[in-house]
Amino acid sequence: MTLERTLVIVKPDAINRNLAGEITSRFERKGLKIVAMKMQSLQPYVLKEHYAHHKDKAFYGELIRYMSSIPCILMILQGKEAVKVVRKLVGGTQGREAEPGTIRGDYSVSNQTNLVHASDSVETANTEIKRFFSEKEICDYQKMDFDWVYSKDEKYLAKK
Ligand code: 3AN
Repeated sequence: MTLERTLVIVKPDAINRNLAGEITSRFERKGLKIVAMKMQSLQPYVLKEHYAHHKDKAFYGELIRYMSSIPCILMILQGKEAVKVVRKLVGGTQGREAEPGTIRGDYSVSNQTNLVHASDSVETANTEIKRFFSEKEICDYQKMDFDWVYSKDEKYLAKK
């Protein structure tokens, strides 16, 4: 069975609004496995690299300021097609338009303070995980629910 890993950042607005537990709980209840987690103040130089694809946008400066205003909670989630599964749970970028039932759809009314960052592809996830975590911060452990969150076929047949 091929498992993916993806990076999630619970952003300063989520911390300030006491939504960190609710957000983490949604990922857990879905069946994703937390393999790393920490609270950290993100320095502007790291954020500038992380959001480099937005450097020409008008909101770039404010994005860096807001993301470095208070600490974030960073985690790595693991599961089958974890990148896609997590993006779906998070919802679209614009909070006011995000689908109800998603994290942003339920809790954000903003284009910017939209609570969560989640990697948008497997390739990006690999880069972002390396950006924010060292290898020794990632935990390799067996979790009791594994036999129940995936079927036998999904676990033992390649590419299922
Ligand atoms: P996503 O986080 O959904 O992958 P991106 O990568 O387009 O979206 O944007 C990164 C972050 O930049 C968003 N999470 C949001 O905080 C901010 N952002 C995106 N679009 C806007 C916008 N139009 N105005 C202000 N901030 C924005």
